[in-house]
Amino acid sequence: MESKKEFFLECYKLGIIKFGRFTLKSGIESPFYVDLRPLSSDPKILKHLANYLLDMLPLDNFDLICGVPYAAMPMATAMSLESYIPLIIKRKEAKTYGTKKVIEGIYKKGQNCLLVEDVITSGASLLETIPEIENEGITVSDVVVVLDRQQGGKEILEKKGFRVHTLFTISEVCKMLREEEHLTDDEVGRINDFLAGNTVKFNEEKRISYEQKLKICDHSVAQKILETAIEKKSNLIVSADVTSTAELLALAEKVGPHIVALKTHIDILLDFDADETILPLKDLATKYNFLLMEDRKFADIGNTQEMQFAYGIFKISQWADLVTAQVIAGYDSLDCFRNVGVVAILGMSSKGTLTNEDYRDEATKIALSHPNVFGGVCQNKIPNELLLFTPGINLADSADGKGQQYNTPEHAFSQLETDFIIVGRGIYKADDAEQAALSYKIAGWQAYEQSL
Ligand code: S5P
Repeated sequence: MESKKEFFLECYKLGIIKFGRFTLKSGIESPFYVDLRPLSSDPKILKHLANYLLDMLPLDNFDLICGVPYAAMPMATAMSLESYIPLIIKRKEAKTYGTKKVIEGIYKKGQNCLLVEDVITSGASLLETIPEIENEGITVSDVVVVLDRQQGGKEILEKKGFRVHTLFTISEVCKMLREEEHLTDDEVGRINDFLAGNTVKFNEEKRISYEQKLKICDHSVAQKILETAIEKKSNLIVSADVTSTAELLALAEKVGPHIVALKTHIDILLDFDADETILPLKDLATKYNFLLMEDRKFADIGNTQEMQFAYGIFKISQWADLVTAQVIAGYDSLDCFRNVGVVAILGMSSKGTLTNEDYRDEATKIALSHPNVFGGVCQNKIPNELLLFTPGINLADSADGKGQQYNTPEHAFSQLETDFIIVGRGIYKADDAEQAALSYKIAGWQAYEQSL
């Protein structure tokens, strides 16, 4: 291959950079304009470009390759052909068709994907694309970029932990063009002045703390669970999906000191008895200062839910501090949950769930407006006014073979800004449930603190 400079000059001939005065999408006037799409129309250049990009990378790290739509898609395709790393396609328009797949192609959860971008400026479009890919269970650790406009994007991504490999920087390009007398000293000076004044600073919005949430979430149960979290330095909820009272109480005794709430599916107990099950459970909740969360996922009309909540053998209204409820039956169906806090099911963790973006948006509107609701269960970010509860957390597994999909506490806090992690089998199936609860508590708290 020719030298990098010779290669760049070949590219330059295709008209990929123009100098003058250009008004950018943001309204800012820029002394140069970059458009790398012409490179894809010259097969020889595209092939060389692919090899230059591949040469910079630790190729063994990648199972997949994906171009940010549209400009980088042919580049990613060419890199795939040259390296035999399989290509996947990211849809740009997925947002408007909620149920359509975001990623097309053949991939498996847990694979690592190299992301290809033509030009990086502020990094905003990459920061939008990466979570969409990671939502499919694919990891992104490295991004390769043809041209860095040196306006802060690379640094922002690196601060977030991504490796960013760039083939050319705009300063390097100007230097080569100056050497070849395509640019004058004056022009180079103007470009440098522009770059000095137009760098996006690393000013990321941080998640808000439990203390700040106390000020905006006024439901009494929200206040109680936030205060408990601060006091116990824990955001862990253990899902006690066991089938006997003895197991339930033994688990509560072991994990009690480390949790903010114990989540029950009370109807899976084989030997439920109000006196034998609930009274000692309430004593443990008082002794270790945790709340009782009944994961009933009510999903009926108001009148039926009212009875399911207060009557039958479980009499949930008499002992639960908080309950989960679907919002599928509409706003009024939630009126019956008067003396508890409701955590609305906004999105589910299981494969193939019907809780797509449109559903989540509508469900979130109900959750935000209903006074009995203080939180949501979801695998996506939700508004700050609601507390977010995230199940599907496991440090070891990525699936359970029955449709459950798992993430780590780190993912839940950094990507979803969750407030509480819910762990079931990761703890009650562990050899030492107490030790496991402690490990999840520490991992959850560290992930929370790191996201602040
Ligand atoms: O979307 C959801 C909502 C809930 S509440 N996905 C879930 O897994 N859950 C519950 O969280 C589920 O009913 C179970 O009690 C717990 C997850 O258990 P694990 O053993 O998979 O950690």
